[in-house]
Amino acid sequence: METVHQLLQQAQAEIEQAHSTAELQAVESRYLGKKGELSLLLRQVGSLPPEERPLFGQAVNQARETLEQAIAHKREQLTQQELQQRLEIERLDPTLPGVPLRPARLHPLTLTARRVKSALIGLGFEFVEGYELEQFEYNFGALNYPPDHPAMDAQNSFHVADGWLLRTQTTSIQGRIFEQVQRGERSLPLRIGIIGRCFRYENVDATHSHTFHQVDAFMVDEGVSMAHLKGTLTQFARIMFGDEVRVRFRPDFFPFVEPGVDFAISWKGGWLELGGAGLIHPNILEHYGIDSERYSGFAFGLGIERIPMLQYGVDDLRLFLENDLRFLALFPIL
Ligand code: FA5
Repeated sequence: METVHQLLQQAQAEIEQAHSTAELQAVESRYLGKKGELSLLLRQVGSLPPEERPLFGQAVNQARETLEQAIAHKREQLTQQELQQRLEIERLDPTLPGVPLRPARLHPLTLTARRVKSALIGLGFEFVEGYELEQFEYNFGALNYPPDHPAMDAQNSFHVADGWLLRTQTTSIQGRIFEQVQRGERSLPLRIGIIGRCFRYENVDATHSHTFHQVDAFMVDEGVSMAHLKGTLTQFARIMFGDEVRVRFRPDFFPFVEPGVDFAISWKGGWLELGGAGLIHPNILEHYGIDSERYSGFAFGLGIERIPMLQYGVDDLRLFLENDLRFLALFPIL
């Protein structure tokens, strides 16, 4: 009996001194666990004289209950205490500086496309939307490409379905616009601009990608000549590259213009080719019922990627399409 009493006192003292729920847990298993002190005591019952056994058993059970209550009480206290401590440690401090937000910026191609567009709008062109998934007919047929003509091979295409491809040039808008004229939905004169993605089945290298951007502009009116084309392109180039810039034409072939030229701008002592241009082929005008004796037009088209490559000295076009933030972050936020 004496041992039960001693054990009880010792256990109560340890419960009282436990500083954490973990320590309390340890005390609990030491005394109340399967192999704990009380269980060991209970096993001694057999060695006692029979008359003492019931009393001893009672005393041990009594002690167990007392300890269970004391532990439950202490656990409640310690849990509260620990919760308070955690709340204290994890307290939100609204006066700490926040995590800086990275300012959003526009992609350099978007910035360039916007500048190109606003320059041409300033020169009187109306911008329209075209289709990235285009009919073969508009991409080539309507543009005076004879069937199976090798000129089409110069723009190897992603054919998506019979008669459908990913447009290889924004010039593909011309047929659609001329149809609108034919249907009486538009009238001459016209000054149309279009900007957007083009796709070619192409070996990708530093200056060619399967996906790139073009801008096309064309004008149809009475008496439009190469002089208007050169004047417009020169003005456009000045807005984009500065007042000193000059424009050079060299003969080139595109089925939809006659005469056809490629045009270059003066750049750092040399000439840099930007795109193609020319007077809209009379066959196209006539095809859509526009009298080519009375009306004529010019058209030009160029790649957008080329412009920021020149302006920022980037020598690999692919960088613009990879979306690597380390590259994009080099451009000004506008
Ligand atoms: C054309 O696409 C003609 N539609 C341009 C045109 C319009 C001529 C109106 C006459 C009248 P070309 O295939 O040369 O032409 O492409 C024009 C420009 O697009 C090129 O100078 C180049 O800057 C850009 N370009 C063409 N292919 C790629 C490519 N794979 N990757 C990047 N840019 C390209």
